[in-house]
Amino acid sequence: MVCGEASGEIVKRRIFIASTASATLTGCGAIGTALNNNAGVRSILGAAEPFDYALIGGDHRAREYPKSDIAPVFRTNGFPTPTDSAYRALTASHFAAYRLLVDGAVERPLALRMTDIARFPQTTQITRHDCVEGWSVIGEWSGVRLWHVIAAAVPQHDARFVVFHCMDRDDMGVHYYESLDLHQARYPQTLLATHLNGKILDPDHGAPVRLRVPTQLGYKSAKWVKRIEIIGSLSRIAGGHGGYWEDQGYEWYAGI
Ligand SMILES: Nc1nc2c(c(=O)[nH]1)N[C@H]1C(S)=C(S)[C@@H](COP(=O)(O)O)O[C@H]1N2
Ligand SMILES: [Mo]
Repeated sequence: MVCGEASGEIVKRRIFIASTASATLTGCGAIGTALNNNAGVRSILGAAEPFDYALIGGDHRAREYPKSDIAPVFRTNGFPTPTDSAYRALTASHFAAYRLLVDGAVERPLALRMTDIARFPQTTQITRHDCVEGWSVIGEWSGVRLWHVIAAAVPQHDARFVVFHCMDRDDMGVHYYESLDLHQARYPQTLLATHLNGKILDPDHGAPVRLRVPTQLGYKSAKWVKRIEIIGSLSRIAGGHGGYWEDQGYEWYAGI
């Protein structure tokens, strides 16, 4: 599971760095507490904060890797794969009945079949996935650049954010969701992925369509996406902070 209890927004975003340096520490709570108790670490993290935000306007690219670096097993994380009847019906039909909705502040709302998505120019990239919990895994992702799909829907003038509504939900019935701004949505490495390691995306990794944002922490890469909503402000979506974990205190901008 994702850790929700780590304290301090900066620390939460930094946990994976700390834990790669210290392989014996596992679990967000332990690392978060260790960091929070260290005033020196806190001030360094605090001082580093503005540099990350400078990346928002930059041309930030995640590193790409050779095929030999692909991990044999791509670890899964987050909420369990949906088991409700709607999702089961989708998998049973090999997602023939799936429609990816793209709507909101757009001139041309879309309802894309998998075959429609496959008709967009396809991209493949080998990138590293960094979970906030402190583990990383390299995989080969293929799909369509998010921007191609958004451009096809023609965002309106007041459009600023892209919200990804997912099919899974927590114990309280709250759906997972995530968001990017239009600038991040334009990054060439921001993908709507339909394939992992050369195979059709399996349910546990977010089938049939998931977001891949290799420039940010794993929680931004929403699995089981059913609807992409273009919007002017995040304030009226769920808790108003732009994502399921953001509504619990995680950073909205999770740049690596
Ligand atoms: N819909 C949805 N997307 C999600 C999550 C989730 O719980 N639900 N977890 C996130 C987190 S924290 C991580 S690390 C990755 C895990 O992706 P993987 O299972 O393919 O490794 O998915 C992200 N996207
Ligand atoms: Mo994660």
